[in-house]
Amino acid sequence: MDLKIMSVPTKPYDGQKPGTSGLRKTVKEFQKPNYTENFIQAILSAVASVEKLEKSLLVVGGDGRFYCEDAVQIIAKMCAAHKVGKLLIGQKGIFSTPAVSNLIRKNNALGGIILTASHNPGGPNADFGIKYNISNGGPAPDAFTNKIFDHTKSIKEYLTVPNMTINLETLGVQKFTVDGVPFEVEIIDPVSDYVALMKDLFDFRQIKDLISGKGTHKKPFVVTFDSLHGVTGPYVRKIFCEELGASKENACNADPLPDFGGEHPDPNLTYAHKLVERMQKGTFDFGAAFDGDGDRNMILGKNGFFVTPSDSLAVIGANATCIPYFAKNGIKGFARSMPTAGAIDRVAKEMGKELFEVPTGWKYFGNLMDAGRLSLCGEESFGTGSDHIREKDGVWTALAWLSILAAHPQASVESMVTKHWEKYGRNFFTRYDYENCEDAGAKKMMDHLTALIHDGKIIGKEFSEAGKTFKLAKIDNFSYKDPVDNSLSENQGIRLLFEDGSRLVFRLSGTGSTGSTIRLYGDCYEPDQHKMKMDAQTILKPLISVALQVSKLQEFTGRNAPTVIT
Ligand code: VG1
Ligand code: CO
Repeated sequence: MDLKIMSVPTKPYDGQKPGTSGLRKTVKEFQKPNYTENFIQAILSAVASVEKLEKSLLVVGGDGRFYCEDAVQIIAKMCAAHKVGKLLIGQKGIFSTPAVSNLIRKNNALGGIILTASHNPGGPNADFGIKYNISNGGPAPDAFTNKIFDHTKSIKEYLTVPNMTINLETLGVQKFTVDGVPFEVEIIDPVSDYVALMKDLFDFRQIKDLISGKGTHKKPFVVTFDSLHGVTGPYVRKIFCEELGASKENACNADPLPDFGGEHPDPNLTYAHKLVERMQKGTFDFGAAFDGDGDRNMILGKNGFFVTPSDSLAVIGANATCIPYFAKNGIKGFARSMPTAGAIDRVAKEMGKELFEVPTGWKYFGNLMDAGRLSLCGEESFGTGSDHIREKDGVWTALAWLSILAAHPQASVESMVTKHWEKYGRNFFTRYDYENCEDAGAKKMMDHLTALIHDGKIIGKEFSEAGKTFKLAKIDNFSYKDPVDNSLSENQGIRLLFEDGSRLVFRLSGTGSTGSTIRLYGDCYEPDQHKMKMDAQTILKPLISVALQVSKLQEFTGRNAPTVIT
């Protein structure tokens, strides 16, 4: 049957501006008439304005949350109408975000459309998201997402093929003819290409020996995982259980659910507390949790020892040669997002490598990787990854840790981290999130801080809290000039830098779906070995008090406590 293309008249929706990582809104919003279609049309128009969309290959899939399959069908119909040649789609519409990034690169695809709101809750009353990744496998850069946004503001029609439906269950190729032009869809196993990639990067034999306790390890190293009912379940079962010999019952919450069981699929001490409690029992040597779409991770050691993402990055960096991929290719450079604590900076310095500080969001790492200047990077928000793909990668991070532990017989997660502190000193870090504040109050607070920058009188001022005095050396709004293409990204977070090296950062989240989320980051560096094992919250309390005093956060927002502390 020759299917027909149809043009459907539509009107712009306000607020379809992609944020830190794509467009994230409530499911209800995406279900409004033409809302999803408008945004997909804007993506396709933006792609067509710079590249040849006709006959191209695109990868499509998401984290399996509620509305994913509906969105895949809409995308398939619209891609067919735009004469895209072929779509690679995960079975049931499922792919982890790192898997999509890999498939785009492996198949030289033009790009991919990822359906996820990442760590945000899912279900009919929760969140959904759509993001476009470019041909290097990474999230589209600002210049491109601005193009998408422009199209959403002037849209008048979208193209679709109303009578086409894809079978998302059956693996294999489905062929269609649309206005005389062939269109193909291939449904693939979401896991297998990713597993092949991991086998290329890591020595699975060595990790298997660690887990089973062979050779120098003497006793089994007991590992457990929590997929928080997100997309990583099948990846965890295949890699850690089937390939590496971890026991099946230690792969927890490994069945992806459209509503993540009603919880936040967010791997941190608050939302992954069940893993923390399991680890605290002392029977496991290693634990890792992953977010809804599989790009974030949290690493825990025996008795629940918590590795901050900033330390995790630094420890992996300092031990990079334990990972075959880095041993073979060398380390080109390191990077972190601006609010991430500077533990990796000390590793870079010692190794004589370049260190880049970029704005929040993985899209800023891509150019540096493509230019061959960056191998390993991370964010404080539980994201770590390397240039094997162009997304952060949760399962990869767990494998990186296990490789390092396998190369250090008898070591524990805790001993690796404490040894690291002994050598480099410790960067204490905390982040306070004030979720879903009223937009007006959050804006007023940021305006107030901006006024302090312009006024400048605050520089040199001393703030005393709990017996500690902090003298302000600098206040600014972080801007970043990409060293590869010279593009400028401004207003990326207000920084207060103190004379003793302590730092405070304020920014508004770009991934929330409603209201404004204020993120307050605090960090300091401590070389004193006696303080290495102190509690981060205790160490940082005076600094956070200064933050609240300077920003007048409570006055502007009415909040007297954060929603989440990480
Ligand atoms: C947050 C994090 C940021 C991360 C982004 C996407 O953004 O702070 O570091 O890159 O989420 O992660 P924001 O703008 O809300 O602070 V994910 O796992 O949602 O793709
Ligand atoms: Co994510």
